[in-house]
Order: sequence, then structure tokens, then C-alpha cells
Amino acid sequence: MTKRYNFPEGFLWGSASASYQIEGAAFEGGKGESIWDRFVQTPGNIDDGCTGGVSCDFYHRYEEDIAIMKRLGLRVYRMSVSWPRIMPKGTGEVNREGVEFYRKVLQCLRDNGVKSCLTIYHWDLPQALQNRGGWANREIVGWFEEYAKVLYAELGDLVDIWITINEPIIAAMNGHWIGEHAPGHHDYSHALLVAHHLLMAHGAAVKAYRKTGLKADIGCSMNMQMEYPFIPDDERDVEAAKIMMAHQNEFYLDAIFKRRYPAEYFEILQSRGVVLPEVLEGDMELIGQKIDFLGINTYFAEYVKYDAARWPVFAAAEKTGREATDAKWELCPDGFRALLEWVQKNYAPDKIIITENGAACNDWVKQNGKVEDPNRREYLERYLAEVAGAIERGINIAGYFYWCFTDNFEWARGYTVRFGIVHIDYKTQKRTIKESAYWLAEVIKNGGYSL
Ligand code: IFM
Repeated sequence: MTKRYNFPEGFLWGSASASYQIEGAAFEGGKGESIWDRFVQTPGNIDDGCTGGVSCDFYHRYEEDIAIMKRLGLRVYRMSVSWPRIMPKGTGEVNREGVEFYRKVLQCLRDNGVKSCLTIYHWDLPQALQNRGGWANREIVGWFEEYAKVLYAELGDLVDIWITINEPIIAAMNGHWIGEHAPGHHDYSHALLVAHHLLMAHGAAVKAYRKTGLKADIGCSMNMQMEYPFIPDDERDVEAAKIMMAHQNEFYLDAIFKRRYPAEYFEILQSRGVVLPEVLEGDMELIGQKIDFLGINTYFAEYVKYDAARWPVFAAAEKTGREATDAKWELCPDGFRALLEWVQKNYAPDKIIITENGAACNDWVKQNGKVEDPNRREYLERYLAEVAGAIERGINIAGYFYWCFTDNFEWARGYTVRFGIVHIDYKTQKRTIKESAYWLAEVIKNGGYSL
């Protein structure tokens, strides 16, 4: 029996990207050094030893990419601004060439009928600010506010949706605890302090935005997933999953929607020797500014086991043997449904946008000139079914942005995985639209699909 999955009129169908992952031109146009420009230089940091120095060369080829978006009928393009391209030293002097570049891109989107969604920070911190302590220095809240205000003033007339910060958890934890992202530190207490400052910076940017008179929506993008006990009746796994829910999701959402951090999680961390971030009077009020939408970035669910070696959470995700993408991320549409229900029940945001979701596949251009990627289409079919189902059950999901528009530099994994709906030949920079993108274009045109 076939089933029809419908999406409302005006649904924001989009695709997403981030500056360091696609722009290239790392040392052109007056841009300053970012922490990623520095991090990729250390041998061993990136799986294939590559850098984002050229990547998909969006800096020079954005017109071609935007023409493809138009052809596919995408309604929104989510992109980020490179902070050191706008302010090479992080504060003070503004690089006019950088501003002009983003104005040209945003104008081109508008001319082609594609709305813009601009992320203010997607991890490429100016190295000059890292030299002053980076996100661990409380002063960064002011530096970020200054940078955000420059963007509001210089680009505000061309932006349709704003995202303050992409995935504070990944910037904090992968960069400062796990160490596989820039700046490559390994200290949980430090990472938690960084997370607090990222959330404060988000709040400061929203607060400043409300004073500009700009009318576009503003929100943030959280990396979230359900955390299930690997063995549901093993008490230690149940505890492990509980702490991972707090570590991954509740810390960030409680702060923004309830103006507090999860008390039990903090107690457990403290009992294990973590130094909790210093929270001063007014910090939580700043963080808890009203946002217009919650951006959810999600890819999988985690099945968690007790792990004595993983201080301080004592928990680690285990594979379950389900179908997995080429990033080895297991498909779990049920977990996606549960996540949406959980967010709705506990936080009831006015509006949700799925600001990232997608699959890495082993794609290549066949002799017939096509990139056939049935696994990505299957992923999309299964995840979009959950979006349609959630909308039907009354959850206000206003849009879905596929991650990613073009293949690109996947951080520590370099170019070893391909997430795009548009294939990039990195030697020639040739773009090839993948079959999944043509399928998505039909879904957009028809307002849904049948399976
Ligand atoms: O590539 C990243 C993106 O920068 C942030 N969210 C997850 C994506 C896939 O790993």
C-alpha cells in the first residue's frame, strides 16, 4: 500500500553549508587566519591530510552553485560567514572585501529567488582570538556581539533567516574535550566553560539583534540526538544514557528555554571532579533570550553503554548493526521521531527548522555521467517521512535543510566522506547533480511524495 507524505505550502526546503567547508580562498581577499587554517597544518589532525584551503572553491564559483539551487527549486540556502574574513583579527577593523563578497553572494541568492539563512558562527574562529584564550575567555561574549553587530549592519538587508551559532556542543566538546576539532584541546571542565560562553555569545547576539529593527527570524542550531541505553534493563547503561541525554541535549536546551543548567547532571559531574563553569548573575537571563525558532541538526540516535574509561561521562555509544551511511552513522528514523516528540514535550519551541540532516555516501560519477546515490534517497525518504508525520501530529516544523548542498571538507575526516546532493570533482571543480537531488527537486515541486 502506498502512503503519501505531504508538506505544507511555503515549507522551507533548503540545503546547508559552512564557510570553512566550502569557500576555499583561505588566504585571499584580506581574510585573516582561522583556528581551522591552523589546526589542519598539524599532521595527523585530518584523516587524509587535506585542508579546506581550496575545497569546492565556492568563493569563486558561487554563481554556478546558486544556479544549481535555482534549477532544483531549493527555497533556502543556509551558509555561514567566516569571522576572520569579516574581521581578520576578530575585533576592530572590518575587511571591506569580505563584506563585499558576502553581499554579492546574498544578492545573487535573492536575484535567483532563493532565501538566505546565514549562520554567524560555524566554527572558524579567528586565530587572533584563540591567541587571547578563544572561547574559554569570557571576554569573547563581547567580541562575538561586536562581530554579530557588524553583520547585522552590513548584511542585514539581504538576510532572510539568522542562525547565531552552529552546534555549540560540537564546538565545545569536539574542540576542547575530544580534541578532534580545532583548537584540539582535551579537558572536559574547560569544554564546559567554553559551552557556557558559546551560549552566552548566542544570547548576546540575539539581544543585540532585537535592537536593530531587522525583522527576519533569528535562532540557533543544536546538534541533537536521542541517547538510548544499549541494554535497556542494565542499570549502568540506563544511567549512562541519562547522562548522555544531559551532556548532548539538555545542557543546551534547558539553558535556552528554561534559563538553567540541569542540576542532577551538574551534581554528577562535580562528584566526579569536573570544575563547573562559573555562572554569574545575569548569565542565564542573557542565554535565555527568546528565539524565533529552534534549529535541529540530527543524523542518528545513540545506543549507549557504561564505559569506565570515558571520564567524566562514563558512557560511550555502541554500534547496533543497523544499516549505516558511509560515515558509519546508523540510520534511526524512529529515534528522529522520538527526538522531535521529546523536544516538543519538554521545550515546546514556537517553531522548529531541521537545519541539518543528511547522509554520507560513497558516490562517484559513473560512465553514464550520473551520480546514482540510492542510499541517500532512501535516507531522505525515511527521514522526511518523520518530518511529515511530526507536522501531521501538530509539531510546527517550518523547514528542512539537507546537509549538505555540495560535497565538502568534512572537518577531521577531510574529503573521505561525501554528504552533498551535488558531487564535486576536487581536481576539476566540476559539479554534477546527484540523482537524490533530482528526486528532492520533484518532492519540492509536488509538495510531498508517495512511497
Ligand atoms: O559537516 C558537519 C557540519 O559542519 C555540522 N554538522 C554535522 C555535519 C556532518 O558531520
